[in-house]
Amino acid sequence: MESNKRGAFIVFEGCDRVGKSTQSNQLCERLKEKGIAAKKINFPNRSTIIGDVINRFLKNTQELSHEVIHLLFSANRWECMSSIQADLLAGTTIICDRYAYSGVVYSVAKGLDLDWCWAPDLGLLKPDAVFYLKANPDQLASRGSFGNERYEKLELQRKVSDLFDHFNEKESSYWHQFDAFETEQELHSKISTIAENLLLQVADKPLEKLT
Ligand code: FDM
Ligand code: MG
Repeated sequence: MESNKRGAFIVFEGCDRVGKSTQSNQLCERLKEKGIAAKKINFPNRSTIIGDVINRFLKNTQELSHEVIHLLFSANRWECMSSIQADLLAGTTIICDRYAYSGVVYSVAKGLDLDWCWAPDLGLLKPDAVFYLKANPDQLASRGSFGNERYEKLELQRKVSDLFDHFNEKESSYWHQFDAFETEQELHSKISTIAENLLLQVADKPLEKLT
């Protein structure tokens, strides 16, 4: 029989190298092992035409103004919205590595206005939960160097981290903060518990939009 329960929309956020990919992949695998329909996605989605331009920008082979790249990151989310919505309504839980919060935080860290940055993302689907992996960027840097992409620099990561903290406070009703320096296993266990409860809580709720 067709189920009319929807999936949950779960987002992972945080600075570079805090373990978002590891934790989001592990959560997705765990849900699937339990027989729950789940799909892992990430933003930027580098597989689209817009995503390819973003990829070239991040790899430093393409220069774009702060405003233009900001709008492309947002457009990259918009171009995936109908498929995300269809999956959620069909009962598939979406685990998403980065979303509109990364969009705002990295652009504001470069000097753009926060309200201006938020505007293009208004109306996107709102996550049911954001799992924020928090780590002090100076401590992260001491574990080894960042990568070579455009934003992987300590100075910028410090600003990014402060801005994520700001969102975490402001959006505390659905943000959950975790200490990224806990062991992989501890984090996975805490995150899975919250996610599994969430699935039950949202199954009959309508999808919401970012306001
Ligand atoms: N990033 C990511 C942005 O600047 N804006 C966005 O909207 C998104 C989704 O892209 F430095 C930045 C964050 C990061 C870079 O992301 C690539 P991944 O997760 O490291 O691939
Ligand atoms: Mg990265």
